[in-house]
Amino acid sequence: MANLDQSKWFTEISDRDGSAFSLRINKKLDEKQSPFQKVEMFETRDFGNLMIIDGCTMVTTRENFFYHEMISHPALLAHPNPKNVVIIGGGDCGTLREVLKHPGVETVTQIDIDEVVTQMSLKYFPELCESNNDARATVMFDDGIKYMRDAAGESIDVVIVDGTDPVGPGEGLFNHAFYTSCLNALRPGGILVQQSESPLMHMPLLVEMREAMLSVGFNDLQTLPFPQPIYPSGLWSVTLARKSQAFNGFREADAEQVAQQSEYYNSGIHHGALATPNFMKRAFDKK
Ligand code: SPD
Repeated sequence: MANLDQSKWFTEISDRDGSAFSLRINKKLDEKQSPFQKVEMFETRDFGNLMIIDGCTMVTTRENFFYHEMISHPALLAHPNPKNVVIIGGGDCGTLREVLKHPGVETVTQIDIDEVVTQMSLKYFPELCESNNDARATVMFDDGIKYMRDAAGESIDVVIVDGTDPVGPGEGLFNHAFYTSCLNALRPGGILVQQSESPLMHMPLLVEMREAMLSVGFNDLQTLPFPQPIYPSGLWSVTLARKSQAFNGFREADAEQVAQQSEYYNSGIHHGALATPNFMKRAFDKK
């Protein structure tokens, strides 16, 4: 068996999953230790630039569209008329760019705790930051947990939680207290959507998240799986939680408009993602 030459390959070893994933690299571009985490940038041979946070793959030029489109469009299109959107995390600004593709959105406020992530993204993923100066966007660097705790009641239509894994700065985004803050800040019919890890590798966490969302008072849930080639197992998910009412389809005509500017998302993909695979259905039904 060939060993990977560590000067030519970046490898994320996911010990918790018993797996590892490697990308062939040309060179290291940058590295910064922020007060919160270590952010590294590589130029890969085949995937464009690669951002790593605390040893975990976050974004590549070539395939970030799966994640950024799926964390944004299904939630925004399941809401009848989202005007005010908040992104917690999202420092690379890829989610912000997707949200701003929705003409009905009037304000998007992004709160990431770590300015270094955005500085790196501006330099190495300028295409993800191309909408940062949109008049509807506010980019802040602060504690997103506190921001949601202090947010005015019933003032937001969609909260998007685009965080890291539930360790380090991302940990506090996966608990009852945070979900309660989100519930209070959402208007009736509002939607919380959060990256919910790999359904194949991290089902106990996913089940726990769903239970926590329901137990704080969200009315209805959807967990949408999608491919994410660079994350453990290659299968990832987002979970949507709706306040006060059940999900009731999505705006299909508007989904087709968004699809004119997307790489992965369209109304067929949205329908497909709503068809929960059996292994997930069984795990969700067990509780
Ligand atoms: N295992 C990595 C999970 C990271 C999820 N967030 C990625 C940030 C992209 N905006």
